[in-house]
Amino acid sequence: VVDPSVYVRFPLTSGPLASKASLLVWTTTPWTLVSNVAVAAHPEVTYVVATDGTERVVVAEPLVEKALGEGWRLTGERFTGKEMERWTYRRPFDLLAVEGAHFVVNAEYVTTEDGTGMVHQAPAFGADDLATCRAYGLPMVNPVRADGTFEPELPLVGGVFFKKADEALVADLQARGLLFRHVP
Ligand code: VAL
Repeated sequence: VVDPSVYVRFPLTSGPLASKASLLVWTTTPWTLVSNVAVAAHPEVTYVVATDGTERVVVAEPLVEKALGEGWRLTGERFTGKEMERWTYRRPFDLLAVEGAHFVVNAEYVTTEDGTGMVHQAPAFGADDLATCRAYGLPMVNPVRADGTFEPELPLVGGVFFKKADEALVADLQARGLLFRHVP
């Protein structure tokens, strides 16, 4: 099984781009998006706003072409990761109760090698994510039980083996207009 590659819109809800732009986040593990608590940006990287005429997305400057392809132009707005710290966004899935989370954090391990230069944080499923989220006092969310299935009461993925959940979750992101790009 090859991991899918998905680019997901995380609409901003505070800061100068609130209701005007989405963070673009890349992941190969859509099933971890249920457990998202933050998005990490590198404090010294410059992030730019790009538009195709219908929407605006935030991407690390060195990754604009790779992440977006053709048909996009820059609006001229630029922010460092440091300036974006604490901006809030609407999380991709509302399946779990999570308080005091869902904002941009800064992390030195974020690179501009691939993806969008912003890393979705699921502290239960990545050591770097765990260290970063702990530093911000973010909660650890883990809806996957020891047998690898999601807690049975969850909508959409309840009882499903974690890796099998990708398909339904990606379809749901698509249906809600949050899926930017999907390479199955
Ligand atoms: N941060 C990783 C990702 O973006 C995992 C560990 C959640 O897919």
